[in-house]
Amino acid sequence: MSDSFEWSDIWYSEYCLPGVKLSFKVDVLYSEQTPFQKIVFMKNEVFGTVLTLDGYVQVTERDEFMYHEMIAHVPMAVNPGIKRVLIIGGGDGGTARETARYKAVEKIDMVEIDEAVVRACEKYMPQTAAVLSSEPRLNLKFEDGLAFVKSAKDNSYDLIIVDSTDPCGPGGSLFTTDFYRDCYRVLSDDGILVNQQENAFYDVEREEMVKAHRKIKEIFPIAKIYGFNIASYESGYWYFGFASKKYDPIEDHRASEWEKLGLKTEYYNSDIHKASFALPNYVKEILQSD
Ligand code: AG3
Repeated sequence: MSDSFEWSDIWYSEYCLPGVKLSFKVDVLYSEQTPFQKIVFMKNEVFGTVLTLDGYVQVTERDEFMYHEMIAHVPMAVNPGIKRVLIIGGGDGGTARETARYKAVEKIDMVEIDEAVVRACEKYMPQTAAVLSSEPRLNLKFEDGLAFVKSAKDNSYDLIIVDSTDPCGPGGSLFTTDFYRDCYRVLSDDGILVNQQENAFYDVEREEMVKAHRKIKEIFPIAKIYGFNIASYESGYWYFGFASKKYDPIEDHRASEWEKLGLKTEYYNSDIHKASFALPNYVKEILQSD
């Protein structure tokens, strides 16, 4: 018997569909039921620290760069002059960390519904959360995102990033027409909305993705979808929505201007920017047929 033999294992599984699950061998570090959701931190030998909310992987130390670089740098490379950023959700801090890398950004308002997520991430996921206590341009509020945009002034942000959980959790209201309409109103004339928009492979998420796209398309003149690889999420590939009043993410992509900023990135680059908007045929078809 080898020295590494263990008589028992603890495996965390995320159910994609009844017949498929994604599993990680883990040690549980922390768990808490908040009024909004169940927070669990685990350690896995490949992915490092893993955060799940209500049983769905949100962040892992190993691959969070893929998600956070793609959610932040795509809109910033379309308009590197963005000054006023609103992040809805994003309690782990990864999205705030990436947007804070731009000197042109003057303020980042972040509205997270669950303070417990921020506090736990500060302790267990400092890689993403350290920025939340050190960034002077960041203004952190613990409020409901839908209510916040409803009462926000017209034309008060250049970029809104919706870094939400899945629509079945406390983030459900962030997938509604009502919410998207307020985002449109609150954005400047050249404003951009980027939102977490699920995967296209498994039925339930695919339906949510198509529904969200249909709603956003009715409100914003430009509404696209872009994808990226992320190893710890079900299906390994995920999508964000890009919507704008003015800018097309490809035609108005300011690649050389972005490159001059000299930001070091692990996933994002100007080729990836363009490529991420190229959709496989089965995804094009489901988006066109709606
Ligand atoms: N937000 C959740 C993305 C969707 C996860 N869903 C899933 N694994 N089924 C991630 C927050 C990162 N800042």
